[in-house]
Amino acid sequence: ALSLHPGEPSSALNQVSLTCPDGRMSVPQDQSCPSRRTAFKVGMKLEGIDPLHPSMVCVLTVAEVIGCRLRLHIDGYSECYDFWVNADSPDIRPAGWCREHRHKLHPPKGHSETEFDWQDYLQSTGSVAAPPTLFTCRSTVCEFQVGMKLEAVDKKNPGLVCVASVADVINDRFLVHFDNWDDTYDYWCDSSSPYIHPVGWCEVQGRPLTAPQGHPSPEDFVWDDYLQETGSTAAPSSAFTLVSGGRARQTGDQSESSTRCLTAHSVPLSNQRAPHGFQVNHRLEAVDRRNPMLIRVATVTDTEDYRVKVHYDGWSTQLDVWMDSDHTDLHPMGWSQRTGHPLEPPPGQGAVGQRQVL
Ligand code: MLY
Repeated sequence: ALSLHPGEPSSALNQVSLTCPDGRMSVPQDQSCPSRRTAFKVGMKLEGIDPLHPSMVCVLTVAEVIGCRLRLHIDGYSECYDFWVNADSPDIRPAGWCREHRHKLHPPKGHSETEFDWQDYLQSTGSVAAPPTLFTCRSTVCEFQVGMKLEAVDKKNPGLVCVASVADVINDRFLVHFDNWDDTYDYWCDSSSPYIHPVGWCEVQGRPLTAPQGHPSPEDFVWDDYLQETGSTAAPSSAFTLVSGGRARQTGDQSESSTRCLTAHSVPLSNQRAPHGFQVNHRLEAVDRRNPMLIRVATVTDTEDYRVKVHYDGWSTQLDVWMDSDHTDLHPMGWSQRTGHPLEPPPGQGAVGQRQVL
């Protein structure tokens, strides 16, 4: 299976591709089967977001390629910070991207931020830059601008909806930062994220809003005052991709998924996405949270509006993990075979064949 070239016509591949959507209403682009094998090679250099510090774009080297997944090394830092991404990840950009887009680049340890030069660096390290054609293009439309305020769920403390700011914008995605907190809570999302809401959303929903850290009277946080004090503006409601209320979810009707629905107060009812379509007992392939080099046979054992509970087949349910339904570490059945990635069978079983997965 590993030698199969994705896109090559063969009956085995045709069978697999039929199973890719796996009964789901739609497989987000970032989870679907890529149409070609990645041309990233070990040693190529690039720029990309540090997953532990999502506000930093760093100098990276491809350290390992398995199928369509890359292990990336942050130049100048310990291998323990290496991380895995899909080759079509929006988190990676070609060398020179930051300079071209006037974005700050975090240079390799020991290099000065102001003096870092890609040409010199490639020459002195005897390495090559990953060709720009290997990177996926993203839409550049984003109404969110740096500094705009919003209300956002703290994904590390999902019970909290907090005062937040747009800290960075890259193409159609932006960085959510929690006011007066460090960047370890930051996350990148697009306008359709279920975790972001316009200013005033908590009030309309009758939910508590977590004020910025250190706010003098967090219980009496008032947006108008805060916007004035900080000289900032609220992200406009129109920037959020909206569907109307809970109707779309209940009926499964996706026809309104791109419409923007505002109440009389111009505060959206909700900005939920179209339903994800995962159901309990759906089989899938999921990156192992504890050893992200591995992709395992997995089963959906519970669902919420925007998350699924993933069980690694044959492993203790204590290792089950809740993941966003659009997480790029979730793949349809057949994805590994199609992209030339090994698939870990449930312990105690041999190599995974289609029959066993079914
Ligand atoms: N108990 C946690 C809560 C942190 C919440 C941070 N959010 C709002 C960004 C702590 O104090 O670390």
